Amino acid sequence: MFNLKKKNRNETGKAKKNLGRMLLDLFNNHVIDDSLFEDLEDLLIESDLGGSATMEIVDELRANTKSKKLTDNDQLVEELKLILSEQIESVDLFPDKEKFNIFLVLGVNGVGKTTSIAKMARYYNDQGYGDIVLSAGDTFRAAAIEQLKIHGKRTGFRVVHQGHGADPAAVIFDTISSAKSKGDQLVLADTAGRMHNRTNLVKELQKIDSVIRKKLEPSDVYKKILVIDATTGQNGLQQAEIFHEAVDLDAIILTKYDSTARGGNIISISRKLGIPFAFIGKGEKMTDLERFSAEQYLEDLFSL
Ligand SMILES: Nc1nc2c(ncn2[C@@H]2O[C@H](COP(=O)(O)OP(=O)(O)OP(=O)(O)O)[C@@H](O)[C@H]2O)c(=O)[nH]1
Ligand SMILES: [Mg+2]
Repeated sequence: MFNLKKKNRNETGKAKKNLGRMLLDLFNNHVIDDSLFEDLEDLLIESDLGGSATMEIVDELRANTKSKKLTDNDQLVEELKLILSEQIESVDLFPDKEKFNIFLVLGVNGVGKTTSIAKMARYYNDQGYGDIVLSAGDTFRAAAIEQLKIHGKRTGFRVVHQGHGADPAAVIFDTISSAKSKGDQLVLADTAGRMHNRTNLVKELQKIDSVIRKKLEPSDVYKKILVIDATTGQNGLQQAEIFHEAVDLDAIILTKYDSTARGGNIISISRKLGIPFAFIGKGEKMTDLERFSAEQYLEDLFSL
């Protein structure tokens, strides 16, 4: 089974849970000297930031402490936040009103893909995008189509679907045809997060991707968006690597930020893969989706 999510939950949850707290403790209990920077290095490496990112961050903090003549630990924390925020990529992900848009939503099972699609439909509608269609591309799980139909009803958007077990690429192909013929602006396409194994999942996604690309005109907008569950820590990075390699991602939605004590995996995903974060999910309600802001994320991280 392809289920990276559960595998490392505990080991990564620990580092993740405490990163902000540990950083604050470190700064609170240290005078500003070489050993502070050495301990900071150890802490960031332990938090899976990776050696080169850590060196870069700590070197910059060391240099800025000197050049800006920072003498207070609170100033150092603010400076560190600033340096970290530069490491995190974000993007404003909006459909192009002049064009036909399709956003394909990907991710392992249970991360919040279907919920995020419904939230996005509502969000875009609130922002003045009216003609939105949902595509039930998760045909693997029997209840998935029903779940999207319920969301469609709730949000007031049309859902294009076929039966359980249908070819997902064909469902999305039909959705594009139907959306274009009706003059719709945006297709939000759901996908299955679980297959019999990882190779099958990757193959399936590549097939969907290739069918979509063949179907689109060069002027159409096509974005591939990965959903990551914030409670899964470093596993999110592994998931991003696998999906990015399979289909070349454009953006990430981080979900369940409300049910975790926050973590540092965003920084390593941004650093290693350079995929920008677009949205952050902060609850199960349809309104619990916000545009991702690195500054807000770091404020939350340090305010445990
Ligand atoms: N607390 C919280 N729960 C969320 C959030 N986003 C999604 N969920 C919940 O996570 C669970 C799984 O969400 P789904 O949208 O069904 O996830 P999925 O990725 O489509 O799952 P599969 O279709 O099984 O692969 C549901 O109970 C959602 O309500 C969030 O931002 N915060
Ligand atoms: Mg789903």
